[in-house]
Amino acid sequence: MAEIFPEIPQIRYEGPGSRNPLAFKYYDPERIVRGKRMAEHLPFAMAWWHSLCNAGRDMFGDETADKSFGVPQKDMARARAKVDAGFEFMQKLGIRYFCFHDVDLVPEADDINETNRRLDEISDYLLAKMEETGIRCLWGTANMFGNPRFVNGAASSNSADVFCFAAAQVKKALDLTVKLGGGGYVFWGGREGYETLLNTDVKFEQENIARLMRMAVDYGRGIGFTGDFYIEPKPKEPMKHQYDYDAATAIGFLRQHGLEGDFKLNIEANHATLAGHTFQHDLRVSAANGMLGSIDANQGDDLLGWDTDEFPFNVYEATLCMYEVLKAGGLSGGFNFDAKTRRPSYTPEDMFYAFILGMDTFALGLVKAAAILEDGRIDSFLKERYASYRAGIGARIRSGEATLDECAAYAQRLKKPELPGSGRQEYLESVVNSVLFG
Ligand code: XLS
Ligand code: CA
Ligand code: CA
Repeated sequence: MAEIFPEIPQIRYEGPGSRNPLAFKYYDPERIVRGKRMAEHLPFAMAWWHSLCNAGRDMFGDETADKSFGVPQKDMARARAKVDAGFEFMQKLGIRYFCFHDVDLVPEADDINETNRRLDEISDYLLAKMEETGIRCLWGTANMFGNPRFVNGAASSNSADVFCFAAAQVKKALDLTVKLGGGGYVFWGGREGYETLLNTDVKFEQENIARLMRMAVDYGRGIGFTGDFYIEPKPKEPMKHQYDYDAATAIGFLRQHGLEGDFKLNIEANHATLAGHTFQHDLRVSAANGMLGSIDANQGDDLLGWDTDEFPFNVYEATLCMYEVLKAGGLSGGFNFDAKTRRPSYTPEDMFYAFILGMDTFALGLVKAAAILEDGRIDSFLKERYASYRAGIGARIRSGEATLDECAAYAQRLKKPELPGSGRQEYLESVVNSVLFG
């Protein structure tokens, strides 16, 4: 088969001194970091939608990139060309996973039966490519936000017919995920939210979202899906308010509806920042609750209040992300580049440069996070900060033995506590800088 990117060679590691734009400077898959190969620490995935479908259209202008891959019409021949392009792309970058929405794979037909037939056809083609290359599916999902029927949401729609269409898409996307051996299944609540409370029954809508998730778990487990279901929190966009606002909200929702045993979270950097948090914050909250599953690796723009899905270049942020991941003992999922090149970067080379940037950024983040752990100053400071809970009244509070009376009596004997000790934020930030920059 003729190559789709003939001018692009296999991308290899050449080291930090390299000036070759088509080489990795930091991502060295074989390098051992904390006892594990870099490639194992960083299971990178290509997002089908941004990489193979998105051609740069925005609210003000048309497509700038050519994502036709030699097939002008948007038909099944194009769908197969996307598979060919995607696999060549992943192989050239050494990416071992991909993520997909149902309708990224094929053009959606007017009749869901025909869409499903097309999905069967393309997934046979995909499966053959996967067997040939060893590339695997990280997670699958259903697009329940693009089609006009989802204008009022999917599971949270006011229409029971629309709820059933959402259910049908989830069922088919789960079938595909299992067929392709996917490790996870994502629910991103694209339009599961509201524009105005004047027309919205929030309680009922949230219950219906949980009902669809429960149906999906029951069905998925029944067809042999043993992986994790994920909620991907996002506070807004496209809806004014989305129910899965952030990690803490999604965790509370899962627990409220008894779904926490089957679900974890897929944390996207740009969604955490839209929620007014740092990326690290949502990772920490997920990990603290045993629910850190997978990551959508991208970044937003501090100056823009919307979801820009940029390829990550911020090493500081990637370091703090990898610090959380290492402390959590790794991910059960992976690092999906839910990211797109900027509209003016419209050539195939730009796509390769973008992935090289993202992969190098996380490789550097991994190395620097490991160095922070080995340095030890931050962790030992953190441990010492809570030392008062290791003995005496602190130990009794911690074990749950202390009563309110006992704590109050202790305070009365003390008369006045000392200040609790400096937070030393500036010192700790300088430790991070010294590890990052030597
Ligand atoms: C959009 C979301 C979406 C999910 C999958 O903002 O990030 O791409 O990852 O539906
Ligand atoms: Ca996003
Ligand atoms: Ca995402």
